[in-house]
Amino acid sequence: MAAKTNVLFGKKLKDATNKDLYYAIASIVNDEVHPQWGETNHTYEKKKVKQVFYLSMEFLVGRLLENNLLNCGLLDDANGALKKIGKDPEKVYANEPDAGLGNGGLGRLAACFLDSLASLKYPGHGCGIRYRYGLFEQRIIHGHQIELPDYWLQEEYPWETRKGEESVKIHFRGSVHMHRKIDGSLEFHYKNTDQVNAVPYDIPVVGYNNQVVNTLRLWSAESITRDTDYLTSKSSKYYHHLDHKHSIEQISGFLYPDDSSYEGKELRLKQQYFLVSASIQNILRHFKRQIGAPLSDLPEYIAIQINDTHPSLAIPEFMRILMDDENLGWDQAWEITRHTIAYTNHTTLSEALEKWPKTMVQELLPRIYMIIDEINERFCRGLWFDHPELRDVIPELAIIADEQVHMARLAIVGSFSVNGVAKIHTDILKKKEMKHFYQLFPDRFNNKTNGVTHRRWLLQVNPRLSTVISEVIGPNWICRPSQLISLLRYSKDASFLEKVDKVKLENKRSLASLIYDRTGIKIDEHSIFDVQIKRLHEYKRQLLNIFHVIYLYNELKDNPNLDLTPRTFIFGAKAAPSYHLAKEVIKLIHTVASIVNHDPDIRGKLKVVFLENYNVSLAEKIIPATDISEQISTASKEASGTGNMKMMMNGALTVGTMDGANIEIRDLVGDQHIFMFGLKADEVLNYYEHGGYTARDIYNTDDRVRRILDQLNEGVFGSQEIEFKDIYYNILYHNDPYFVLKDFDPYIETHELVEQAYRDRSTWMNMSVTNIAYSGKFSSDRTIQEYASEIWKINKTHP
Ligand code: 26W
Repeated sequence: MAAKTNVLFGKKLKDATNKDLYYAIASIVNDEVHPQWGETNHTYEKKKVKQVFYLSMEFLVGRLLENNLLNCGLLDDANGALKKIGKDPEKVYANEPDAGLGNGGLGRLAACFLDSLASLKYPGHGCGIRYRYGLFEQRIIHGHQIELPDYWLQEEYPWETRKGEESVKIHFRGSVHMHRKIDGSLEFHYKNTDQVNAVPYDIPVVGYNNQVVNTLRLWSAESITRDTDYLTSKSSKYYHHLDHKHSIEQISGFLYPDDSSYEGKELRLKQQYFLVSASIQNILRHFKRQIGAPLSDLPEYIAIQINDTHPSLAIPEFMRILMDDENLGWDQAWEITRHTIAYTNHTTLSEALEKWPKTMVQELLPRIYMIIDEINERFCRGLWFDHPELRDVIPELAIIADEQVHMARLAIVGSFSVNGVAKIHTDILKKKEMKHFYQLFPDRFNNKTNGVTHRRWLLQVNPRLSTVISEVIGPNWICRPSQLISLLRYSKDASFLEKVDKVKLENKRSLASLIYDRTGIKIDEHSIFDVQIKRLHEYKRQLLNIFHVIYLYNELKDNPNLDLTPRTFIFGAKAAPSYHLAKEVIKLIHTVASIVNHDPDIRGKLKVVFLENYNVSLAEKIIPATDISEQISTASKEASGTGNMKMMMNGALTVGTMDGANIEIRDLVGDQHIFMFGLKADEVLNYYEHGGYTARDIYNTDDRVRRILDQLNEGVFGSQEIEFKDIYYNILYHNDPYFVLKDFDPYIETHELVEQAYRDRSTWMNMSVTNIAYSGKFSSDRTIQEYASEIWKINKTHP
């Protein structure tokens, strides 16, 4: 380290700042990782192994230094060395900006998958966009969310390497010209296109303790014209030149912050095509150079997974290159494309389904539109002749319908695999959302229940718990998470439970001090830490949670001597900038917090904390300290959830609805080790279809509910300035679309059971350890093994 600080900064170790030390250690890691990276690539090339490319508009990687140190076996050394010179490792690692290149679940899943691919020695790589601005930074001012740009690349990012020589050209707009060749076949040429340079930046993905280093390739948009080119033209085009350059760089300018609500913005479509075209060109170049087999064999060497429909233009782009550049006929190109691409669906929310205006696709991507049109024609013709039973629903299945291009339909038709991300989610796709497609292509549909990397989300973020676990079952669970099940033998062992309990208390103490530093709020480390951290959305029902808080507050006001176990409600959530109602809920949480936290009648029994700017690094601090994991989506709406898994492996107990992966958690741990409540998915879907629920009936009959709603309408707790009429109207006049009132009573009742259970320490700790023991299934190692053997058909590499 001393040598590094000297070489890098000309400083003696004792003079190095925390930031200097961060760069010095990153450089040491790179010295270790880069040769292994070269070796891994060499092995893949030499053995011509089948590789998978994971195409995603989002990779929510967070920080990498501690993770890379851990995976290459240097973490203990680095921590030891820093402590020896009187430095706090945490403060050193905190100098890295979060790579916030994702919105939430979908983006973080992609990051976990990369870790598992490399750690299991699978040849698999990520392809994404190097956004100059990641997800906005959230500030709260007087309870309102304010968004600030996240310029995360301000200073040198030590993990990336620019690969200028591997750039590719992307074409937008222009016109398509057909030309008939002597043999009668058609040739397509493009004229007057706008050209953009896609430049790859590679980030190493370090496997755990195994010498494997895969690649996350992020594409950056650059102008093709050099800054001197415009000088040769007659008129001075200085401004025009800069303007043009700027608009091109905008393609990789920022990440769209809308999670689960689609907006038909042209720039977003440009981003999608940019990612897809660069990645597919790159993949084909790799195939021709390194594999060199006939193109018809391509599916034996390459699999491409598209993360939701966002990269679904990969299908027509692949067709375009195979036909226009490689001169294959339609049928051959289709055969190859259809057997290479696989599609994962992450949501059934209708507002999140991507549909692009036909004219927008036609103008921006004329050749791609022609190909989509042909795919659609052939598909609809096939339906008409081969499936007369589906003739009536052709408009619901057509890829181009009502002047729009329906991306999910394109993705299903053009791929060999369609998967959902939890059992119930896949069932809903098969039975409802995509039922006609399931009828047409039953073999394409399959489930891959999500997982998270337990190496980051347990081993790295909770070293104290990891040590206690390894003391009793040994360290093999780190590579074989299913072995956590051995903990069941200790789930009634008093001395083990006590150790786990002590770790939780220490983690809660650390979080309490973070909360104090950031908010000035003092919380009781012995209180129940009741946590809901996720994007703010009506379907995730943060509103139900805050209604519980208001209910308890009202109870305590009525009866200050109420025997209540102290609770700390912790929230972290970003709202999409244009999502008005979500922002109102943030404001409500802050309003309730300011009243509850300062009311002497409450005598510290309730505290409400909203931690601003929830991101990966903050999650790493909160999750190990969580007692109660709130997973309370309206049943059928949360495709899977992954925070539920992260908290479970850290010993939190779930309060949840029968939705997403909560169901699979329940199936494993059993009803006695989880708190489930509320409407089931089929009940919710039934209400949507046939009506039969009236929110006002509950308002009229349940005094607790009426009191809360009136408090929102009339100004919370009597104050006229702070009122929440929009929330009030949404519930009573839009009939509570997410069933908050309907699930209110069972939710309150469940929390009463939580409180009773918490008082009985040995029962509680037994429940906690049981959850940790069963969490092995929710490692992304299991998920990736399933993708690898059932979809991608790839093998682990043996060096
Ligand atoms: C086009 C705008 C847009 C952007 C993002 C639409 C939809 C999305 C994603 C579907 C949002 C997302 O992150 N979905 C989540 O994916 C996780 C990983 O599979 C699941 O665990 C969550 O349940 C799901 O909401």
